Amino acid sequence: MASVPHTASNARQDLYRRMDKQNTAPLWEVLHALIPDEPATRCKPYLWKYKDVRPHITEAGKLITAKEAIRRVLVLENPGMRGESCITQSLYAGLQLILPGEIAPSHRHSQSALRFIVEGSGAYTAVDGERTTMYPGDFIITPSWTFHDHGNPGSEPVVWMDGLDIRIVELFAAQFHEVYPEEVQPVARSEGAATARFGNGLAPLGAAAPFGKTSPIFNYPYARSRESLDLLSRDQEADPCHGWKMQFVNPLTGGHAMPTIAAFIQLLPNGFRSQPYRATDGTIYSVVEGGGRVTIGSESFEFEPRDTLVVPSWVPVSFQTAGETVLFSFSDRPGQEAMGLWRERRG
Ligand code: GTQ
Repeated sequence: MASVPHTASNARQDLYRRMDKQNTAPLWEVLHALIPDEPATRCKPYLWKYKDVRPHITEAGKLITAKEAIRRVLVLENPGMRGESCITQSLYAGLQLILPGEIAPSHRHSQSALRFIVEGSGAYTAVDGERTTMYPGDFIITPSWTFHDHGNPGSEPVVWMDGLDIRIVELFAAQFHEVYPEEVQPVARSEGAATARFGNGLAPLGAAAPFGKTSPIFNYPYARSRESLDLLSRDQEADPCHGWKMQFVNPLTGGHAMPTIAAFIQLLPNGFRSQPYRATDGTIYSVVEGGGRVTIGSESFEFEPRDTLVVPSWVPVSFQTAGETVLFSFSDRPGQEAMGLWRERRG
């Protein structure tokens, strides 16, 4: 543009001003930013150390009840997108605390949620009339538009990571929210009913998918995920990028457990140095076991259990472990796959 003669430049600026008055604008001024050569995002690599954020969660627990807060959550805000309540451009994540004796009142919304239990046991989440007790490492789903509430009849504080597709639903302006008429929804089925019906390699004859496009199983317990990783690792070589990595599936379809969010669990051996890997799905990790150092693009972070980290779209990630390491992760991959957008690159 430097070679544009002064008069032509003035004429253009004049045209732009007249265009502007009619709510129009010249594409050629913004084309490259609109159609970049490679993924462009304000999402930055980051790691939240649990030991640094935990004291704020504890203090919030003294200053506001779960009932008053509706959801007492420390939002994990990406440093490149402060104030936007998101951890990647498409996903929200937070750390939710529920203290013994508390309840978080029942509501439902179009946004799908996942919970990954970080600390403590004995709290439950209720989905559509069924409660499930939560233990560290469990992956729990709240399908879109199902009433859900949380409670802690146990004796210890329970903290989990929430992951929601808030920005995806907002992009489509398809958000609905409704409060349940009572704080706690009635229990309609036995604990474990969903797993008994759909999680044992069985399904009731002629059963419709109770949650539509979302898995009919809403608790994937850590004991079972960990066993799968352990047995997989005995019989198969570690993948150079992923170690032993599995995705949580909907048993009725074999596809992702949620329509908008993919969830994964992976095991990395002690002393492993993973090959750099990138994909178009910006990914959030929660460290379950082990530790080490992660390199995300040009940044590097030490990690230990309960830490949360974020890898932006198309930024290479590599893990170096000190101890056998288990990582849970989630991303917006299902939507990208459905639209034919998802790409990955090794090395
Ligand atoms: O537990 O329903 O972190 O509605 C944000 C919004 C949790 C929940 C969040 C929510 C919830």
